[in-house]
Amino acid sequence: MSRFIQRLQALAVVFSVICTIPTVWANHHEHEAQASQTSGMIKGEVRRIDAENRKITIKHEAIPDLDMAAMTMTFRLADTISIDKLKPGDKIRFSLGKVEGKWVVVAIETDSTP
Ligand SMILES: [Cu+2]
Repeated sequence: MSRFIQRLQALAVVFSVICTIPTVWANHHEHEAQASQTSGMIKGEVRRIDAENRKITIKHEAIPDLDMAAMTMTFRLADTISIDKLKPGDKIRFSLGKVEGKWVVVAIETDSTP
């Protein structure tokens, strides 16, 4: 009888694993599909502005949404973003959105907190 119960338990484990795998897989893909915009504002500092080509180089903190460590990199600016008042050295907060498969700056504001 106990052997029968052991087999039942083993079956239950096998079934729970089989049932869990597709769920995890589905959630993972759903997450990737939905990640078209970063959550919250990312802190950074303006390093360089290329107004002609609408690009900005930012020294940014880690971006968990993108699995990205802190680094300095160049982003393209969304058409809606105005950078007239920005200059190198400015502390900023920004967010990124996916436009045509690439991450671009979709929001930017100067950070008044030191
Ligand atoms: Cu980066």
